[in-house]
Amino acid sequence: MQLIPFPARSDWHGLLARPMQSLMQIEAVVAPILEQVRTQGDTALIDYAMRFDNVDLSTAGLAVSTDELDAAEASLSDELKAAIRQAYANIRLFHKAQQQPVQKIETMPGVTCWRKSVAIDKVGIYIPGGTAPLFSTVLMLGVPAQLAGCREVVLCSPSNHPAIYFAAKLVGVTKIFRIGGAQAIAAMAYGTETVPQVFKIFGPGNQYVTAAKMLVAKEGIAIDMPAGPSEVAVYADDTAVPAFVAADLLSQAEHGADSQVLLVSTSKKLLASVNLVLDSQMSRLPRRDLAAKAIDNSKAILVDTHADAVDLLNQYAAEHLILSVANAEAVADEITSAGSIFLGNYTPESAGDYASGTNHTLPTNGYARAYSGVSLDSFVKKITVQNITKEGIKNVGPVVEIMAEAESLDAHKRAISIRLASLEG
Ligand code: HSO
Ligand code: ZN
Repeated sequence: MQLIPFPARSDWHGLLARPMQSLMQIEAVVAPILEQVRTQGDTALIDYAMRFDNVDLSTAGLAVSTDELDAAEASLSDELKAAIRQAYANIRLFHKAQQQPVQKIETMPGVTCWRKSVAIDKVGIYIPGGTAPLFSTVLMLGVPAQLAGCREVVLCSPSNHPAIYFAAKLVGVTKIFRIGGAQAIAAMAYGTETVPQVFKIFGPGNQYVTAAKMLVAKEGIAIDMPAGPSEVAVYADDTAVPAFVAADLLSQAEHGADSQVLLVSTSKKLLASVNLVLDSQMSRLPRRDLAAKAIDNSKAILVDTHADAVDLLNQYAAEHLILSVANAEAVADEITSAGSIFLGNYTPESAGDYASGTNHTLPTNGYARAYSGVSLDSFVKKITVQNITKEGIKNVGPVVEIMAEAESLDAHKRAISIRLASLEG
């Protein structure tokens, strides 16, 4: 980690900038793939699987069968299944509490307004292949979809890891397809002979998948959020345990060479101690090469005061923020931008990544300044409803008439006046 002592505020912006991700070149590669899937459907999907992944889907089929799901379940250890079931229960409990009862509000006598949640009818979940089979992400996206009551939940993944299939079954995914990459996003966005078209697409992926999501978003398909490499910021003081802090930094760093890791402290001693244990912990990790690259690009920032630390962290707007400091909960009250906050020495990010209950699909790349992580709300639309009685139109009508006239919209005014007139005499 690079140690940056007491950076001037004027340097923060440059210091906290994420590496620029130019999607332009990638979009040029992805756009023809989208077009091919849009026009050729399943044939294109089978061709790409052969060309990019050397997988013959013409015999295996695009869809994963219920027999395969059952076999996957049988192949998993009871220990792992029990862990996944516990995580599922915790995530479900936390997200269930996000359901809100409909509240009818009478704004004036006879004028009643309310808002109801309606599930997005068809949603798609993408789970990448690659070195880590992210079945935890199946829970994070599938649980709120299940609670929302989405009728069709489509899952695409190039990975056939049995835990992905087991988690998919738990959350009630309706169809699973062995499709990866940009072509999977295209299949869900446009629909093919076999893959149903969905209205919103969720899930992580490489730059091609991200570019594909951005492109279909321009065409009116909703996406969960713009995604960048995963990141964690740790704010630690002398009450922090250096070995715990190092372990947390590494848990993020092992996601990939482009992971973002930031350590902030007012204590030079703490920074030095973390640095000391970091290397030895890293050398014992199976994924140490990936982690080392991420750690090489990451920064340990020494600041003067607690107020500086808080300002810097709010400016950075981390996806995950770990507060390993005294009075962590009070410090959390000072944080205005972060995806998810972890308090004290015994709340590692890993807990939230898998099983505590919160969602791990969170805004990266500074989007936490204005975006929230995935929640039950991500899977519903909120529709407002209103009902005005004869008494109500007499109350609110004159207000509308005056405003409509002032906006020079006479037809609006008349839609009121005609009713008011009918009620007179
Ligand atoms: N830290 C990742 C989520 C994850 N970690 C999945 C392990 N598995 C992004 O929040
Ligand atoms: Zn993680």
